[in-house]
Amino acid sequence: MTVEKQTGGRALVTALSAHGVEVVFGIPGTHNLPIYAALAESGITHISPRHEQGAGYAADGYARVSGRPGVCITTTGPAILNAAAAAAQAYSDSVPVLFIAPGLPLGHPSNGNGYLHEVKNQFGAMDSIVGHSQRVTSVEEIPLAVAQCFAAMTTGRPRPAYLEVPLDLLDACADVQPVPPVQVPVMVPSPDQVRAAAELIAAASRPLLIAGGGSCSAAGQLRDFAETIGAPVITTANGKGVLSEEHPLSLGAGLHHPTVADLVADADLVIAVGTELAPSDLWIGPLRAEGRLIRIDIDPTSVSTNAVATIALVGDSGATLAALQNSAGSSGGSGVERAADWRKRLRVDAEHEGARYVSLCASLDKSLDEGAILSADSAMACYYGALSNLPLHQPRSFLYPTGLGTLGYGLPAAIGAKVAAPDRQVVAMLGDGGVMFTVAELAAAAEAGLAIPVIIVDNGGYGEIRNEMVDRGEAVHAVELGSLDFPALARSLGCHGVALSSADEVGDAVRWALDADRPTLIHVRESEDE
Ligand SMILES: Cc1ncc(C[n+]2csc(CCOP(=O)(O)OP(=O)(O)O)c2C)c(N)n1
Repeated sequence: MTVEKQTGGRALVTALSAHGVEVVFGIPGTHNLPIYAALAESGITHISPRHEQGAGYAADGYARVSGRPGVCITTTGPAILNAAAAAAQAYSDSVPVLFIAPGLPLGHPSNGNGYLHEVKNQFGAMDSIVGHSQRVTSVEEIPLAVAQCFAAMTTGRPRPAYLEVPLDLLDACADVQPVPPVQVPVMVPSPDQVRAAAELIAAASRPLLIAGGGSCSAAGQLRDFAETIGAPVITTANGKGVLSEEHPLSLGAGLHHPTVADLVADADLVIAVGTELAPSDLWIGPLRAEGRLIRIDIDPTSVSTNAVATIALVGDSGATLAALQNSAGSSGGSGVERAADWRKRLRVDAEHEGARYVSLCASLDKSLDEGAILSADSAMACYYGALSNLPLHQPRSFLYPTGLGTLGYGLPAAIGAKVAAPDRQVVAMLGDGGVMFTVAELAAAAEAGLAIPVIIVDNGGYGEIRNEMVDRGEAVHAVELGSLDFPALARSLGCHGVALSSADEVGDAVRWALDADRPTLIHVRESEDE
Protein backbone atom coordinates (compact mmCIF):
# COMPACT_ATOMS: atom_id res chain seq x y z
CA MET A 1 0.00 0.00 0.00
CA THR A 2 1.39 3.37 -1.02
CA VAL A 3 1.60 6.64 0.87
CA GLU A 4 -0.66 9.24 -0.78
CA LYS A 5 -1.46 12.89 -0.17
CA GLN A 6 -5.11 12.98 0.91
CA THR A 7 -7.60 15.15 2.73
CA GLY A 8 -8.86 13.85 6.03
CA GLY A 9 -12.26 13.24 4.41
CA ARG A 10 -10.75 11.13 1.69
CA ALA A 11 -8.46 9.26 4.08
CA LEU A 12 -11.51 8.34 6.12
CA VAL A 13 -13.54 7.09 3.17
CA THR A 14 -10.55 5.24 1.68
CA ALA A 15 -10.06 3.48 5.00
CA LEU A 16 -13.75 2.52 5.14
CA SER A 17 -13.46 1.03 1.64
CA ALA A 18 -10.32 -0.86 2.69
CA HIS A 19 -12.45 -2.44 5.43
CA GLY A 20 -15.03 -3.68 2.96
CA VAL A 21 -17.66 -1.03 3.69
CA GLU A 22 -20.16 -1.05 0.83
CA VAL A 23 -22.94 1.05 2.29
CA VAL A 24 -23.22 3.88 4.81
CA PHE A 25 -26.27 5.49 6.39
CA GLY A 26 -26.00 9.18 7.10
CA ILE A 27 -26.93 12.82 6.74
CA PRO A 28 -24.57 15.49 5.39
CA GLY A 29 -24.01 18.83 7.12
CA THR A 30 -21.70 21.79 6.94
CA HIS A 31 -19.06 20.11 9.09
CA ASN A 32 -18.80 16.77 7.30
CA LEU A 33 -18.85 17.94 3.66
CA PRO A 34 -15.31 16.67 2.90
CA ILE A 35 -16.48 13.18 3.87
CA TYR A 36 -19.39 13.48 1.46
CA ALA A 37 -17.12 14.77 -1.33
CA ALA A 38 -15.02 11.63 -0.94
CA LEU A 39 -18.08 9.35 -0.58
CA ALA A 40 -19.46 10.63 -3.88
CA GLU A 41 -16.40 9.25 -5.68
CA SER A 42 -15.95 6.12 -3.62
CA GLY A 43 -18.46 3.62 -4.96
CA ILE A 44 -19.88 3.26 -1.45
CA THR A 45 -23.69 3.31 -1.49
CA HIS A 46 -25.17 6.08 0.63
CA ILE A 47 -28.64 5.70 2.13
CA SER A 48 -30.23 8.92 3.36
CA PRO A 49 -32.45 8.41 6.39
CA ARG A 50 -34.37 11.54 7.38
CA HIS A 51 -33.10 11.71 10.95
CA GLU A 52 -29.78 10.59 12.44
CA GLN A 53 -31.55 8.27 14.86
CA GLY A 54 -33.02 6.51 11.82
CA ALA A 55 -29.53 6.35 10.29
CA GLY A 56 -28.22 4.66 13.43
CA TYR A 57 -31.05 2.12 13.59
CA ALA A 58 -30.70 1.41 9.87
CA ALA A 59 -26.97 0.75 10.33
CA ASP A 60 -27.89 -1.52 13.24
CA GLY A 61 -30.40 -3.47 11.10
CA TYR A 62 -27.77 -3.75 8.37
CA ALA A 63 -25.23 -5.13 10.85
CA ARG A 64 -27.63 -7.61 12.44
CA VAL A 65 -28.61 -9.05 9.07
CA SER A 66 -25.26 -8.96 7.26
CA GLY A 67 -23.13 -9.97 10.25
CA ARG A 68 -20.74 -7.14 9.31
CA PRO A 69 -20.35 -3.74 10.98
CA GLY A 70 -22.84 -1.08 9.93
CA VAL A 71 -21.67 2.50 9.43
CA CYS A 72 -23.53 5.68 10.40
CA ILE A 73 -22.13 9.08 9.42
CA THR A 74 -23.49 12.30 10.91
CA THR A 75 -22.30 15.83 11.35
CA THR A 76 -21.38 17.51 14.64
CA GLY A 77 -23.38 18.24 17.79
CA PRO A 78 -27.13 17.69 17.52
CA ALA A 79 -26.64 15.30 14.62
CA ILE A 80 -24.46 12.80 16.43
CA LEU A 81 -26.55 13.28 19.57
CA ASN A 82 -29.61 12.34 17.50
CA ALA A 83 -27.83 9.07 16.74
CA ALA A 84 -26.90 8.47 20.38
CA ALA A 85 -30.00 6.41 21.23
CA ALA A 86 -29.17 4.13 18.32
CA ALA A 87 -25.61 3.76 19.61
CA ALA A 88 -26.92 2.83 23.05
CA GLN A 89 -29.34 0.34 21.47
CA ALA A 90 -26.51 -1.26 19.50
CA TYR A 91 -24.43 -1.48 22.67
CA SER A 92 -27.13 -3.21 24.68
CA ASP A 93 -27.82 -5.76 21.94
CA SER A 94 -24.14 -6.34 21.03
CA VAL A 95 -24.35 -4.99 17.49
CA PRO A 96 -21.25 -3.65 15.71
CA VAL A 97 -22.02 -0.21 14.31
CA LEU A 98 -19.41 2.45 13.62
CA PHE A 99 -20.67 5.97 14.36
CA ILE A 100 -18.55 8.63 12.68
CA ALA A 101 -18.83 12.38 13.29
CA PRO A 102 -16.67 15.44 12.99
CA GLY A 103 -15.82 17.18 16.24
CA LEU A 104 -14.92 20.74 17.08
CA PRO A 105 -11.70 21.88 15.39
CA LEU A 106 -8.38 20.90 16.94
CA GLY A 107 -7.53 24.28 18.38
CA HIS A 108 -11.00 25.04 19.73
CA PRO A 109 -10.88 26.07 23.41
CA SER A 110 -13.89 23.79 24.16
CA ASN A 111 -15.17 26.10 26.82
CA GLY A 112 -18.33 27.26 25.20
CA ASN A 113 -17.67 30.14 22.82
CA GLY A 114 -20.78 29.43 20.82
CA TYR A 115 -19.30 27.54 17.88
CA LEU A 116 -22.02 26.14 15.59
CA HIS A 117 -23.22 22.73 16.87
CA GLU A 118 -20.98 23.03 19.92
CA VAL A 119 -21.75 20.49 22.62
CA LYS A 120 -20.09 20.69 26.02
CA ASN A 121 -18.40 17.35 25.52
CA GLN A 122 -19.49 15.57 22.35
CA PHE A 123 -16.77 12.95 22.63
CA GLY A 124 -17.62 12.28 26.26
CA ALA A 125 -21.30 11.87 25.41
CA MET A 126 -20.58 9.23 22.79
CA ASP A 127 -17.73 7.64 24.73
CA SER A 128 -20.14 6.91 27.56
CA ILE A 129 -22.46 4.77 25.43
CA VAL A 130 -20.30 2.83 22.96
CA GLY A 131 -17.81 0.01 23.44
CA HIS A 132 -14.84 1.74 21.84
CA SER A 133 -14.21 5.37 20.95
CA GLN A 134 -11.39 7.48 19.65
CA ARG A 135 -10.73 11.02 18.47
CA VAL A 136 -7.87 11.56 16.08
CA THR A 137 -5.58 14.55 16.24
CA SER A 138 -4.03 14.41 12.77
CA VAL A 139 -4.97 13.33 9.27
CA GLU A 140 -2.19 10.72 9.35
CA GLU A 141 -3.90 8.89 12.22
CA ILE A 142 -7.16 8.32 10.38
CA PRO A 143 -6.45 4.97 8.64
CA LEU A 144 -5.12 3.42 11.84
CA ALA A 145 -8.08 4.77 13.81
CA VAL A 146 -10.51 3.16 11.35
CA ALA A 147 -8.55 -0.13 11.54
CA GLN A 148 -8.66 0.03 15.34
CA CYS A 149 -12.41 0.73 15.38
CA PHE A 150 -13.02 -2.27 13.12
CA ALA A 151 -10.70 -4.44 15.21
CA ALA A 152 -12.62 -3.42 18.33
CA MET A 153 -16.00 -4.11 16.73
CA THR A 154 -15.05 -7.50 15.37
CA THR A 155 -13.04 -8.88 18.29
CA GLY A 156 -14.73 -10.34 21.32
CA ARG A 157 -18.22 -9.14 22.07
CA PRO A 158 -19.50 -6.99 19.20
CA ARG A 159 -20.21 -3.46 20.30
CA PRO A 160 -20.66 -0.11 18.55
CA ALA A 161 -17.66 2.20 18.15
CA TYR A 162 -17.37 5.95 17.78
CA LEU A 163 -14.80 7.77 15.67
CA GLU A 164 -14.48 11.54 15.93
CA VAL A 165 -12.45 13.59 13.47
CA PRO A 166 -11.92 17.27 14.29
CA LEU A 167 -13.66 19.09 11.48
CA ASP A 168 -10.62 21.10 10.39
CA LEU A 169 -8.77 17.84 9.69
CA LEU A 170 -11.37 16.76 7.13
CA ASP A 171 -10.17 19.42 4.67
CA ALA A 172 -6.51 19.33 5.73
CA CYS A 173 -4.06 17.42 3.53
CA ALA A 174 -1.30 15.06 4.59
CA ASP A 175 0.71 12.06 3.42
CA VAL A 176 -1.45 9.14 4.46
CA GLN A 177 -0.15 5.64 4.99
CA PRO A 178 -2.95 3.09 4.55
CA VAL A 179 -3.48 0.48 7.28
CA PRO A 180 -4.88 -2.90 6.24
CA PRO A 181 -7.70 -4.51 8.23
CA VAL A 182 -6.48 -6.31 11.33
CA GLN A 183 -7.09 -10.05 11.12
CA VAL A 184 -8.69 -11.02 14.39
CA PRO A 185 -8.24 -14.54 15.75
CA VAL A 186 -11.11 -16.87 16.61
CA MET A 187 -11.13 -17.35 20.36
CA VAL A 188 -11.59 -20.88 21.75
CA PRO A 189 -11.62 -22.20 25.31
CA SER A 190 -8.81 -24.44 26.51
CA PRO A 191 -8.98 -28.19 25.71
CA ASP A 192 -9.19 -28.93 29.46
CA GLN A 193 -12.29 -26.80 29.83
CA VAL A 194 -13.87 -28.34 26.76
CA ARG A 195 -13.15 -31.82 28.19
CA ALA A 196 -14.71 -30.91 31.54
CA ALA A 197 -17.81 -29.56 29.81
CA ALA A 198 -18.01 -32.64 27.58
CA GLU A 199 -18.04 -34.84 30.70
CA LEU A 200 -20.97 -32.91 32.14
CA ILE A 201 -22.77 -33.19 28.83
CA ALA A 202 -22.11 -36.93 28.57
CA ALA A 203 -23.57 -37.41 32.06
CA ALA A 204 -26.77 -35.49 31.28
CA SER A 205 -29.91 -37.23 30.17
CA ARG A 206 -32.16 -34.16 29.82
CA PRO A 207 -30.00 -31.35 28.40
CA LEU A 208 -31.51 -28.04 27.29
CA LEU A 209 -29.91 -25.46 25.01
CA ILE A 210 -30.61 -21.74 25.34
CA ALA A 211 -29.43 -19.83 22.28
CA GLY A 212 -28.93 -16.08 22.42
CA GLY A 213 -27.94 -13.42 19.92
CA GLY A 214 -24.32 -14.49 20.29
CA SER A 215 -25.18 -17.80 18.64
CA CYS A 216 -26.43 -16.22 15.39
CA SER A 217 -23.05 -16.72 13.74
CA ALA A 218 -23.06 -20.40 14.78
CA ALA A 219 -26.37 -21.66 13.43
CA GLY A 220 -24.94 -24.75 11.73
CA GLN A 221 -22.78 -25.77 14.70
CA LEU A 222 -25.68 -25.18 17.09
CA ARG A 223 -28.03 -27.41 15.08
CA ASP A 224 -25.42 -30.18 14.77
CA PHE A 225 -24.61 -29.99 18.46
CA ALA A 226 -28.27 -30.03 19.51
CA GLU A 227 -28.94 -33.04 17.29
CA THR A 228 -25.87 -34.86 18.58
CA ILE A 229 -26.70 -34.46 22.25
CA GLY A 230 -30.47 -34.60 21.78
CA ALA A 231 -31.19 -31.22 23.38
CA PRO A 232 -34.33 -29.14 22.81
CA VAL A 233 -33.43 -25.54 21.92
CA ILE A 234 -35.16 -22.39 23.13
CA THR A 235 -33.92 -18.97 22.05
CA THR A 236 -33.84 -15.48 23.46
CA ALA A 237 -35.38 -12.67 21.41
CA ASN A 238 -32.07 -11.90 19.70
CA GLY A 239 -31.44 -15.58 19.00
CA LYS A 240 -34.86 -16.16 17.43
CA GLY A 241 -34.59 -18.28 14.29
CA VAL A 242 -31.02 -19.46 14.89
CA LEU A 243 -32.51 -22.94 14.78
CA SER A 244 -35.41 -23.11 12.34
CA GLU A 245 -38.58 -22.92 14.41
CA GLU A 246 -39.83 -25.90 12.40
CA HIS A 247 -36.94 -28.08 13.52
CA PRO A 248 -38.13 -30.96 15.74
CA LEU A 249 -35.81 -29.81 18.54
CA SER A 250 -36.96 -26.19 18.43
CA LEU A 251 -39.08 -24.79 21.24
CA GLY A 252 -39.26 -21.36 19.61
CA ALA A 253 -38.35 -18.03 21.18
CA GLY A 254 -39.14 -16.40 24.50
CA LEU A 255 -37.49 -17.18 27.83
CA HIS A 256 -40.11 -15.27 29.78
CA HIS A 257 -42.96 -17.78 29.63
CA PRO A 258 -43.89 -19.41 32.96
CA THR A 259 -43.34 -22.85 31.38
CA VAL A 260 -39.68 -22.01 30.80
CA ALA A 261 -39.10 -22.05 34.56
CA ASP A 262 -40.48 -25.64 34.63
CA LEU A 263 -38.48 -26.56 31.55
CA VAL A 264 -35.26 -25.34 33.17
CA ALA A 265 -36.11 -27.11 36.43
CA ASP A 266 -36.72 -30.35 34.53
CA ALA A 267 -33.42 -30.19 32.59
CA ASP A 268 -30.45 -31.84 34.26
CA LEU A 269 -28.09 -29.63 32.27
CA VAL A 270 -28.65 -26.20 30.72
CA ILE A 271 -26.22 -24.99 28.08
CA ALA A 272 -26.57 -21.27 27.38
CA VAL A 273 -24.85 -19.96 24.26
CA GLY A 274 -24.19 -16.27 23.60
CA THR A 275 -26.70 -14.82 26.04
CA GLU A 276 -26.51 -12.59 29.11
CA LEU A 277 -29.64 -14.34 30.46
CA ALA A 278 -30.79 -10.77 30.86
CA PRO A 279 -33.85 -9.39 32.66
CA SER A 280 -35.05 -7.95 29.35
CA ASP A 281 -35.44 -11.57 28.13
CA LEU A 282 -36.40 -13.14 31.46
CA TRP A 283 -39.36 -10.99 32.44
CA ILE A 284 -40.51 -13.38 35.16
CA GLY A 285 -37.19 -13.55 36.96
CA PRO A 286 -33.80 -15.18 36.81
CA LEU A 287 -33.19 -18.75 35.68
CA ARG A 288 -32.66 -21.30 38.41
CA ALA A 289 -30.07 -23.66 36.98
CA GLU A 290 -27.43 -23.55 39.71
CA GLY A 291 -24.90 -26.35 39.61
CA ARG A 292 -25.92 -27.55 36.16
CA LEU A 293 -25.23 -24.64 33.87
CA ILE A 294 -22.65 -24.48 31.09
CA ARG A 295 -22.26 -21.06 29.54
CA ILE A 296 -20.52 -20.22 26.29
CA ASP A 297 -19.74 -16.58 25.64
CA ILE A 298 -17.11 -14.62 23.75
CA ASP A 299 -17.05 -12.06 26.55
CA PRO A 300 -15.24 -13.10 29.74
CA THR A 301 -17.01 -10.34 31.64
CA SER A 302 -20.45 -11.60 30.60
CA VAL A 303 -20.03 -15.32 30.96
CA SER A 304 -21.25 -15.23 34.56
CA THR A 305 -23.69 -12.30 34.30
CA ASN A 306 -27.11 -12.96 35.85
CA ALA A 307 -26.37 -16.66 36.54
CA VAL A 308 -23.12 -18.19 37.73
CA ALA A 309 -21.95 -20.97 35.43
CA THR A 310 -20.88 -24.40 36.60
CA ILE A 311 -18.49 -24.32 33.65
CA ALA A 312 -17.87 -21.06 31.80
CA LEU A 313 -16.44 -21.47 28.32
CA VAL A 314 -15.05 -18.24 26.96
CA GLY A 315 -14.85 -18.42 23.20
CA ASP A 316 -16.44 -17.95 19.82
CA SER A 317 -19.81 -19.73 19.88
CA GLY A 318 -19.32 -21.64 16.62
CA ALA A 319 -15.78 -22.78 17.37
CA THR A 320 -16.68 -23.72 20.95
CA LEU A 321 -19.75 -25.71 19.91
CA ALA A 322 -17.70 -27.48 17.25
CA ALA A 323 -15.05 -28.36 19.84
CA LEU A 324 -17.71 -29.66 22.22
CA GLN A 325 -19.34 -31.62 19.42
CA ASN A 326 -16.03 -33.39 18.76
CA SER A 327 -15.63 -34.46 22.35
CA ALA A 328 -19.25 -34.83 23.50
CA GLY A 329 -20.29 -37.95 21.62
CA SER A 330 -23.84 -38.75 20.66
CA SER A 331 -26.42 -39.19 23.38
CA GLY A 332 -29.08 -40.42 20.99
CA GLY A 333 -31.45 -39.47 23.81
CA SER A 334 -35.07 -38.50 23.79
CA GLY A 335 -34.58 -34.88 22.73
CA VAL A 336 -37.19 -34.86 19.99
CA GLU A 337 -39.94 -36.38 22.18
CA ARG A 338 -39.09 -34.05 25.06
CA ALA A 339 -39.13 -31.10 22.68
CA ALA A 340 -42.54 -32.08 21.31
CA ASP A 341 -43.95 -32.28 24.82
CA TRP A 342 -42.50 -28.96 25.99
CA ARG A 343 -43.41 -27.26 22.74
CA LYS A 344 -47.08 -28.02 23.37
CA ARG A 345 -46.87 -26.47 26.81
CA LEU A 346 -45.01 -23.44 25.55
CA ARG A 347 -47.57 -22.94 22.78
CA VAL A 348 -50.24 -22.64 25.44
CA ASP A 349 -48.27 -19.89 27.22
CA ALA A 350 -47.49 -18.07 24.00
CA GLU A 351 -51.03 -18.16 22.65
CA HIS A 352 -52.45 -17.07 25.97
CA GLU A 353 -50.09 -14.14 26.24
CA GLY A 354 -50.42 -13.18 22.57
CA ALA A 355 -54.13 -13.90 22.19
CA ARG A 356 -54.79 -10.49 20.64
CA TYR A 357 -52.14 -11.09 18.00
CA VAL A 358 -52.46 -14.80 17.20
CA SER A 359 -54.66 -14.32 14.13
CA LEU A 360 -52.41 -11.51 12.88
CA CYS A 361 -49.33 -13.72 13.23
CA ALA A 362 -51.05 -16.69 11.61
CA SER A 363 -52.13 -14.56 8.68
CA LEU A 364 -48.66 -13.00 8.32
CA ASP A 365 -47.00 -16.41 8.54
CA LYS A 366 -48.87 -17.56 5.42
CA SER A 367 -47.22 -14.88 3.32
CA LEU A 368 -43.64 -15.38 4.54
CA ASP A 369 -41.02 -17.69 3.16
CA GLU A 370 -38.11 -19.53 4.77
CA GLY A 371 -35.73 -16.57 4.83
CA ALA A 372 -38.15 -13.87 5.99
CA ILE A 373 -36.96 -11.17 8.38
CA LEU A 374 -39.24 -9.39 10.84
CA SER A 375 -38.02 -6.01 12.03
CA ALA A 376 -39.97 -5.34 15.18
CA ASP A 377 -40.53 -2.39 17.46
CA SER A 378 -41.03 -2.30 21.20
CA ALA A 379 -44.77 -2.78 20.67
CA MET A 380 -47.14 -5.33 22.21
CA ALA A 381 -47.90 -6.91 18.82
CA CYS A 382 -44.17 -7.70 18.59
CA TYR A 383 -43.24 -8.87 22.08
CA TYR A 384 -46.53 -10.47 23.12
CA GLY A 385 -47.37 -11.45 19.55
CA ALA A 386 -44.62 -12.14 17.03
CA LEU A 387 -41.80 -13.07 19.41
CA SER A 388 -43.36 -16.43 20.31
CA ASN A 389 -46.21 -16.75 17.81
CA LEU A 390 -44.60 -16.03 14.44
CA PRO A 391 -42.14 -18.77 13.48
CA LEU A 392 -38.91 -17.68 11.81
CA HIS A 393 -36.40 -20.03 10.32
CA GLN A 394 -33.01 -18.45 9.90
CA PRO A 395 -30.58 -16.66 12.17
CA ARG A 396 -30.53 -12.86 11.87
CA SER A 397 -34.28 -12.86 11.14
CA PHE A 398 -35.75 -11.09 14.15
CA LEU A 399 -34.57 -7.53 14.65
CA TYR A 400 -35.84 -6.26 17.94
CA PRO A 401 -34.63 -3.59 20.42
CA THR A 402 -34.39 -6.10 23.25
CA GLY A 403 -31.99 -4.45 25.64
CA LEU A 404 -32.73 -0.76 25.36
CA GLY A 405 -36.37 -1.15 24.33
CA THR A 406 -36.33 1.98 22.26
CA LEU A 407 -39.38 3.00 20.26
CA GLY A 408 -39.01 3.79 16.58
CA TYR A 409 -36.42 1.08 15.93
CA GLY A 410 -38.49 -1.21 13.71
CA LEU A 411 -38.92 0.89 10.57
CA PRO A 412 -35.35 2.16 10.06
CA ALA A 413 -33.86 -1.19 11.08
CA ALA A 414 -35.98 -2.78 8.32
CA ILE A 415 -34.40 -0.38 5.84
CA GLY A 416 -30.93 -1.49 6.89
CA ALA A 417 -32.00 -5.14 6.74
CA LYS A 418 -33.41 -4.83 3.23
CA VAL A 419 -30.27 -3.05 2.03
CA ALA A 420 -28.14 -5.83 3.55
CA ALA A 421 -30.29 -8.64 2.12
CA PRO A 422 -32.25 -7.38 -0.89
CA ASP A 423 -33.32 -10.92 -1.79
CA ARG A 424 -34.84 -11.72 1.60
CA GLN A 425 -38.37 -10.72 2.55
CA VAL A 426 -38.22 -7.94 5.14
CA VAL A 427 -41.35 -6.91 7.03
CA ALA A 428 -41.55 -4.21 9.71
CA MET A 429 -44.06 -4.28 12.57
CA LEU A 430 -44.70 -1.32 14.87
CA GLY A 431 -47.33 0.16 17.15
CA ASP A 432 -49.14 3.39 16.32
CA GLY A 433 -47.12 5.15 19.03
CA GLY A 434 -43.66 3.86 18.12
CA VAL A 435 -43.98 4.42 14.40
CA MET A 436 -44.28 8.17 14.92
CA PHE A 437 -40.79 8.30 16.45
CA THR A 438 -39.21 7.56 13.08
CA VAL A 439 -42.09 7.76 10.58
CA ALA A 440 -40.06 10.09 8.37
CA GLU A 441 -38.01 7.06 7.36
CA LEU A 442 -40.89 5.96 5.13
CA ALA A 443 -39.60 8.67 2.79
CA ALA A 444 -36.09 7.20 2.97
CA ALA A 445 -37.39 3.70 2.27
CA ALA A 446 -39.45 5.01 -0.66
CA GLU A 447 -36.47 6.88 -2.08
CA ALA A 448 -34.36 3.72 -1.86
CA GLY A 449 -37.16 1.80 -3.65
CA LEU A 450 -37.45 -0.86 -0.95
CA ALA A 451 -40.47 -3.18 -1.05
CA ILE A 452 -40.97 -3.34 2.69
CA PRO A 453 -44.43 -4.03 4.14
CA VAL A 454 -44.73 -1.86 7.28
CA ILE A 455 -47.49 -3.17 9.54
CA ILE A 456 -48.90 -0.65 12.02
CA VAL A 457 -50.90 -2.27 14.79
CA ASP A 458 -53.06 0.55 16.07
CA ASN A 459 -54.60 0.51 19.53
CA GLY A 460 -55.09 4.26 19.63
CA GLY A 461 -52.06 5.20 21.68
CA TYR A 462 -49.29 4.04 23.97
CA GLY A 463 -51.07 0.77 24.74
CA GLU A 464 -48.54 -0.84 27.07
CA ILE A 465 -48.28 2.30 29.17
CA ARG A 466 -52.06 2.72 29.22
CA ASN A 467 -52.33 -0.84 30.56
CA GLU A 468 -49.68 -0.20 33.21
CA MET A 469 -51.55 2.90 34.38
CA VAL A 470 -54.74 0.86 34.66
CA ASP A 471 -52.94 -1.96 36.50
CA ARG A 472 -51.58 0.54 39.03
CA GLY A 473 -55.08 1.94 39.55
CA GLU A 474 -53.87 5.39 38.57
CA ALA A 475 -55.16 7.98 36.13
CA VAL A 476 -54.94 7.05 32.48
CA HIS A 477 -53.08 10.10 31.30
CA ALA A 478 -51.13 11.23 28.24
CA VAL A 479 -51.37 7.91 26.40
CA GLU A 480 -54.25 8.48 23.97
CA LEU A 481 -52.91 9.53 20.59
CA GLY A 482 -56.11 9.76 18.60
CA SER A 483 -56.39 8.28 15.20
CA LEU A 484 -54.27 9.27 12.25
CA ASP A 485 -54.87 8.49 8.62
CA PHE A 486 -51.72 6.36 8.43
CA PRO A 487 -52.20 5.20 4.81
CA ALA A 488 -52.57 8.83 3.70
CA LEU A 489 -49.45 9.77 5.66
CA ALA A 490 -47.57 6.92 3.97
CA ARG A 491 -48.77 7.99 0.53
CA SER A 492 -47.63 11.54 1.15
CA LEU A 493 -44.16 10.19 1.90
CA GLY A 494 -44.00 8.28 -1.39
CA CYS A 495 -45.24 4.88 -0.19
CA HIS A 496 -48.35 2.84 -0.76
CA GLY A 497 -50.83 2.80 2.11
CA VAL A 498 -53.69 0.44 2.85
CA ALA A 499 -56.13 0.13 5.73
CA LEU A 500 -57.42 -3.30 6.69
CA SER A 501 -60.62 -4.10 8.45
CA SER A 502 -59.28 -7.21 10.16
CA ALA A 503 -55.99 -8.77 11.19
CA ASP A 504 -56.83 -11.81 9.05
CA GLU A 505 -56.21 -9.68 5.98
CA VAL A 506 -52.60 -8.93 6.93
CA GLY A 507 -51.16 -11.94 5.08
CA ASP A 508 -52.72 -10.98 1.73
CA ALA A 509 -51.72 -7.34 2.16
CA VAL A 510 -48.15 -8.32 2.98
CA ARG A 511 -47.96 -10.68 -0.01
CA TRP A 512 -49.03 -7.83 -2.27
CA ALA A 513 -46.62 -5.41 -0.59
CA LEU A 514 -43.65 -7.75 -0.95
CA ASP A 515 -44.07 -7.53 -4.73
CA ALA A 516 -44.71 -3.79 -4.83
CA ASP A 517 -42.39 -1.16 -6.27
CA ARG A 518 -41.97 0.64 -2.94
CA PRO A 519 -42.80 0.35 0.77
CA THR A 520 -46.41 -0.22 1.77
CA LEU A 521 -47.84 0.88 5.09
CA ILE A 522 -50.48 -1.60 6.25
CA HIS A 523 -52.74 -0.14 8.91
CA VAL A 524 -54.62 -2.59 11.08
CA ARG A 525 -56.69 -1.52 14.03
CA GLU A 526 -56.82 -3.74 17.07
CA SER A 527 -60.48 -4.49 17.67
CA GLU A 528 -61.89 -3.82 21.14
CA ASP A 529 -63.17 -7.34 21.66
CA GLU A 530 -59.98 -9.19 20.68
C1 LIG B 1 -37.68 5.99 23.00
C2 LIG B 1 -38.73 5.52 23.96
N1 LIG B 1 -39.54 6.42 24.58
C3 LIG B 1 -40.48 5.99 25.45
C4 LIG B 1 -40.62 4.67 25.74
C5 LIG B 1 -41.67 4.22 26.77
N2 LIG B 1 -42.68 3.34 26.17
C6 LIG B 1 -42.60 2.01 26.23
S1 LIG B 1 -43.85 1.22 25.48
C7 LIG B 1 -44.58 2.70 25.06
C8 LIG B 1 -45.86 2.70 24.28
C9 LIG B 1 -45.67 2.20 22.89
O1 LIG B 1 -46.83 2.42 22.14
P1 LIG B 1 -47.00 1.71 20.74
O2 LIG B 1 -45.77 1.85 19.93
O3 LIG B 1 -48.27 2.18 20.13
O4 LIG B 1 -47.11 0.18 21.13
P2 LIG B 1 -48.21 -0.51 22.08
O5 LIG B 1 -47.69 -0.43 23.49
O6 LIG B 1 -49.49 0.25 21.91
O7 LIG B 1 -48.27 -1.89 21.58
C10 LIG B 1 -43.81 3.77 25.53
C11 LIG B 1 -44.19 5.19 25.34
C12 LIG B 1 -39.75 3.77 25.08
N3 LIG B 1 -39.79 2.46 25.25
N4 LIG B 1 -38.84 4.22 24.18
